[in-house]
Amino acid sequence: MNVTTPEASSPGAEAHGEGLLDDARLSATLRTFRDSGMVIIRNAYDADRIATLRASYDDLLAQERSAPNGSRSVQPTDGQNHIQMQMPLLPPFADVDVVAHPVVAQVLAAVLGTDYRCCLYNSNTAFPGSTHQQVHRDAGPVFGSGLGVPTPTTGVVLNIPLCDFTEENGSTEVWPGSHLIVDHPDDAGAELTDRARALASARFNIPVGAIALRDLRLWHRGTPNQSDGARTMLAIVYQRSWLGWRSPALRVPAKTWRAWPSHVQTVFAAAPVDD
Ligand SMILES: O=C(O)CCC(=O)C(=O)O
Repeated sequence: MNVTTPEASSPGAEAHGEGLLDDARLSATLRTFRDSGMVIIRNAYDADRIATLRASYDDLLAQERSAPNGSRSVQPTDGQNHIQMQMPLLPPFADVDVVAHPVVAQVLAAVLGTDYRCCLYNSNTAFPGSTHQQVHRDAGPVFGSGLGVPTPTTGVVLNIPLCDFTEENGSTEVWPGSHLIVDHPDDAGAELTDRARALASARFNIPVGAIALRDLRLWHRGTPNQSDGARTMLAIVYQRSWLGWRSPALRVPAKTWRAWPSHVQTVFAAAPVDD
């Protein structure tokens, strides 16, 4: 089966500007998310907005990489020439339309319950020459394999691409439906990269302005960037409030906290506020 377009796994939704999804679109979006484990929302941002984020991201990454004692926020992943960077809750990364986009908030409330919390603010950059990552899940089933059946979604990552995502520059590869796989005891110890060879995958090749929401259990990996530019996305993780985990790096500067409206403060209620 050849499933290489995002539409194949995520025929999904369209968001325009600040408008909310109407009932029919919200329901189609949620169905796609439940069925495939992810959904693409197009036109969530305009190109100028993404260009601003990209310029700030590139500056920050350059600063971090040239820090005299090395950067604590930038780490290599298992792919070569591929890194993750923990993001600071500062403008423009902490702007309300980034951390609490109204359409994303609409979908998250329906998937995770209205009291969901942000627990991690990360990003991924595949530099030219990057290689495949191992196929992985960002989180396993909440009850391990003991329960034997999948649970509803408990965690979601929002990916905001800061450039067009293409076959050439290493768009993320996903295994639609794999969020519902509960490992059989016979598979304990089997690598997902080996298991995934037998299953159909899709790449999310999406233009600037589109975003992806993905169940943390969905099998996925970064792929080789054969272009001459860095392929970058923000990755903001939200979870059900009762899970209680948060990245120690997620801290809110007081200035950011004061600038946020109360509904955004609620989303970040699990993170300490720094003076
Ligand atoms: O960069 C990508 O396309 C995927 C990154 C990723 O899945 C990870 O590092 O956990």
